[in-house]
Amino acid sequence: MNLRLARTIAEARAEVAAARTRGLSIAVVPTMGALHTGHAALIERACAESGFVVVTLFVNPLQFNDAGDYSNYPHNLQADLDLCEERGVDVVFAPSVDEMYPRATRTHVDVDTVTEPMEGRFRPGHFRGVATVVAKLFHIVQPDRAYFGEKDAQQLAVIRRMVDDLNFSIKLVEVPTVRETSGLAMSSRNQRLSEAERQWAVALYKALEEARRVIESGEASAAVVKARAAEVLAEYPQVSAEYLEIVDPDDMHPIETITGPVRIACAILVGKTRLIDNVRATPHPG
Ligand code: PAJ
Repeated sequence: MNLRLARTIAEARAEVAAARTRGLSIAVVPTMGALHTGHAALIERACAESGFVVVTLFVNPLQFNDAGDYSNYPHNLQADLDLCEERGVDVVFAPSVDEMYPRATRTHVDVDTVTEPMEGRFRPGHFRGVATVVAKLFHIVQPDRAYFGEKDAQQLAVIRRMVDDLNFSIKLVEVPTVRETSGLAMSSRNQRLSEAERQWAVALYKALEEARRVIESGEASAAVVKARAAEVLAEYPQVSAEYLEIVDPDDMHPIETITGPVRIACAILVGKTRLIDNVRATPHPG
């Protein structure tokens, strides 16, 4: 069947209910639109694994701590619909802000601890907005599976914790980060980079790769690893780092001594554009 566009919660629910009566398993891929190859990887995986796929397109005002970032967020509904149709998506749910928030919400989902470092420190309120909208989308679609990118590892850790703590009966599927050949992770915000900025932005991946290399060659001190990564970033004076942390892959808290698998996460500013990325690293035994 062809792609259908649901603008209201009632339409989305009716689509899912009809799919359920046909015995199909339901997948959701939550997005903010401006879809790129990274989103496409989530969508393709969902289509391969589920009978009925709903992609949500909603730029959620609750999760933007910067009004300029919200008003400048790229939109391209027709291109997004085309990408979804080509991949075999069943329904795109693209509600208006009024549909999702007909009045100021008095109920929020606050996940503590996991939300505190990194993005939580630099974007106050961001994860509260993310967890709240994702909980709403989960209640609207009631999927069996939900697809998220490793690109936003802390977001995924927050949602994983919410799903566990609040007993959502949903399997979360983590999809590896899709990158350009330069290593730059695909992101809707890359559209805002000038040609020169795009070249400088590779500093982010280069620093993460250096940190991974140092960890895998046996360095256990997070301070030493971070200093090496900082040297790479310093080669790109046009870029400023907000944080570069080596964290526990589950609770996302910075660690000092690396004894097992970790995640290295970094946020930079290139001009006015803020970019985040992360990689895993595992020290080799012995
Ligand atoms: P958005 O930034 O549009 O991302 C939607 C999903 O695509 C997220 O799970 C994100 O991790 C994933 N993604 C983005 N770039 C990727 C890449 N290069 N490779 C693999 N996956 C990638 O994240 C959000 O929207 C919002 O916070 C949302 C969860 C929809 C709640 O509003």
